[in-house]
Amino acid sequence: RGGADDGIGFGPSPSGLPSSGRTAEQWRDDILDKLLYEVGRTTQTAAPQDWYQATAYAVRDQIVDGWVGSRTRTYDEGRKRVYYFSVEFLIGRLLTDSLCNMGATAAVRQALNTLGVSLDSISELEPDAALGNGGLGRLAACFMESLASLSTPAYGYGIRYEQGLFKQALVDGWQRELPEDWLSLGNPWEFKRPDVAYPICFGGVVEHIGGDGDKGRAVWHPAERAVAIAHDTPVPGWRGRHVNTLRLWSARSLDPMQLEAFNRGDFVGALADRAKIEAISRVLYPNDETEAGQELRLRQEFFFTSASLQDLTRRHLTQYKDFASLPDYCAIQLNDTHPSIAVAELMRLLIDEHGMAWDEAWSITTRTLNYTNHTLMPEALESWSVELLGRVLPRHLEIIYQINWEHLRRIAEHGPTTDARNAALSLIDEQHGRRVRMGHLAFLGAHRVNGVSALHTELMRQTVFKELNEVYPGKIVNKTNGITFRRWLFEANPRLTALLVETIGPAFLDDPMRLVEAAPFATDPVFVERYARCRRENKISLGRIIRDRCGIATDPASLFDVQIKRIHEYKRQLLNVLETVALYQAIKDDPGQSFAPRVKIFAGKSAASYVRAKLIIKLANDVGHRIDADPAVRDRLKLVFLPNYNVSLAEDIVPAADLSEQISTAGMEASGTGNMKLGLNGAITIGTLDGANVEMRTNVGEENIVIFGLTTPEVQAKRAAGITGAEVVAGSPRLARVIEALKAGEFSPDDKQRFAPLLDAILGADPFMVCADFDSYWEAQRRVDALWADPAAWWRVSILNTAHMGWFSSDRTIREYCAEIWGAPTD
Ligand code: HBZ
Repeated sequence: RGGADDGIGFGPSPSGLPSSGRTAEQWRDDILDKLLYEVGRTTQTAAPQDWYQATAYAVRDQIVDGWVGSRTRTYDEGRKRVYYFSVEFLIGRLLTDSLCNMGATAAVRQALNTLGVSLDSISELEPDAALGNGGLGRLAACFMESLASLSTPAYGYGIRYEQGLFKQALVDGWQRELPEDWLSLGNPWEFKRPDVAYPICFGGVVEHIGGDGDKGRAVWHPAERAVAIAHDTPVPGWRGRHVNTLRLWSARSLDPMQLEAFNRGDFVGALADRAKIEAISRVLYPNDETEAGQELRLRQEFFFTSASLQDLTRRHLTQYKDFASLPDYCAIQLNDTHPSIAVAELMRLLIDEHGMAWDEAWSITTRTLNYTNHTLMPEALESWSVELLGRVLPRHLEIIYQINWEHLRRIAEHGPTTDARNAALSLIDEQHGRRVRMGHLAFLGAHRVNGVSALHTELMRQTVFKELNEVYPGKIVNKTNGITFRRWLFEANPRLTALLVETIGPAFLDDPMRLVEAAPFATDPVFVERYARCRRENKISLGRIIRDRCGIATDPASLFDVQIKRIHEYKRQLLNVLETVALYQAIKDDPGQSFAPRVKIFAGKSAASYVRAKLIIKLANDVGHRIDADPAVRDRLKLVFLPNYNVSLAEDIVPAADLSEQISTAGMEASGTGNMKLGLNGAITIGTLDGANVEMRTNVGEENIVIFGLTTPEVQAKRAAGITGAEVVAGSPRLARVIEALKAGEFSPDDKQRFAPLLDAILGADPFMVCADFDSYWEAQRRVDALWADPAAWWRVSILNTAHMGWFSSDRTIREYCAEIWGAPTD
């Protein structure tokens, strides 16, 4: 596929230069130069991988010029910097992204063509940088791109994992995890900075000299020292005007080998210590939405947080000479609680390392830090046992106790309180064996705390942060998520992008709200025909991928019904599979019924340890195989499970989707961002009133989205009433038949009991309301069928989804953060 500037009105840049300002001939020279002097190959000996490397180096050179310029401007003009702390950045590939943003796709494609090389095929050789699990990590990557596009000075800070998220293989329908060695062939985008290195300490004891409080001094005598080494990747924004930095840290032991131990002859012991430290940046924790809880995870969190704080405070001191102005020139965003130890670490740096008094340090800390919450699910709320935290970070535990003491004292001063209220407000959870609540710590240390959709933010105020919100009213604000349209429309869907440019002009490329100008064309037969043709071609491309990876042929005339996201019970892939079984049975019962011909497309990874999610993957695969083997339904219904879902695969699926499944239990999906990607590309959403779906309904209009199911208050009421799934099934003949078939082992003749754990869960308390929402979901799917049967109506709704998705650009989100949280400049 081609990029958005492939001859489609990229137009002159403000400087008057054509697109990237470089001709195909210049690119050709650059690439040949890199091939020889960086890669060490000639045109005769170069393999496709070498061409990829040479092209990446040539593109990087162009980015670097803008990078230096952006840094200089930030410094010279004293612009405020934003620091985005995130333990995950789910980046994907960078070559096509950089080319698109630099406006160089067409010229580079042409340059490579003259060398007999295809840009598309070498782009495919780039491994995904999969340094994240799902939505949270991908949001960080979209935000980095938008920050650069808005010319906001920003650094992303995270960990340079040697192993990203595991590769998912499907073996007989079961998920298998394989290591992801994304760095094995080198990474042409990064600059290693061995000179940018900071000590990171762990363990040991704290000595107090000269009394407690501001009078005395705390000296931490750590037991272990690691070194954090910076690796920088430039992040160019749209049209290459501004370039920011993603700085990822890797862990090295202080001495290549502890000499002392070596001299004692304990060679193996010395190497073991070194391995323990270097393990910190070895691998990404592959859990989403569950608390990791292990010591290594705490070490990872502290490692990158401390390195980043040391780095930015040094930068600030060098430029501004004192700390009092830190909040004026730095805004730090904590992406979830993973970096929330920053609250204690910034206090420690200011007090212990720079001799500041407590109150001033607290004032600076709470005016610099901000915190984004991404989940309210109890099992995902981070907490560390006091024992572990005290062992790994003894000084930080002391500071946390002090913060808690001041916090509870302040509350006591403000009037009467109860033990129950104090327990809810305390940083220490005494119910589960004394644990530090990291969400509470982040809340107290932050200037602003934000949710990621309107509904989620309201639920934060009502549930997890209810008491804190009463004490600090106004601290919680909403910032509904967004996505970068550069990656998710211009790059992923060049066909549709070109059609839109031709129809409404290129202005929407810079101002996404102008997509609304496509709305009047939703009933224009010529436009509709061309829009439908784009979709069809995208579906043919995806069909090839499905055939290659699943061995299943698909018809682009079928409705492509897509659910792509991490596999989780609350996301309810199971509901979708159960509906598929019901549909299968209905078609078999009465072949005369007119259901839309469908291909149900699933993709997503399960946490390696999440047994029920893995069983859902197996069920989807078993149902898919059974249906595929049945000639009676073969052309009417298919279920495919594409293995190894990642950013690149999403870029292939999203432009080919007709229907977008956003069917989480109401109140459980904080926002969702796949919903936005699919909607932008014209998929119609079938969804619950959850997360950002609610705001999508407002933006696209009720008549252009298919909503079903219990609302959040209804879910709460049902839960309180304690109705079991079995009771619901008793009142739903259709669901009862599905359950019967599963119980009878119709989809698992080799192991009839295989899916019993899934059935037990939904027939019991049914915490995710799968049974409770089944009939409503079935009925909503039949509304989808009816819409599909009327192509003019279908395409009108589809086009209106694209037209009304402008508000979900992450540029809008970032503008809101800049104006209302960070006080940082745009443009
Ligand atoms: O963050 C997701 C939410 O589930 C989703 O609704 C939202 O749109 C998105 C962006 O705000 N949360 C995650 O993706 N969470 C994680 O991936 C995660 C990773 C490590 C953890 C916990 C959660 O320890």
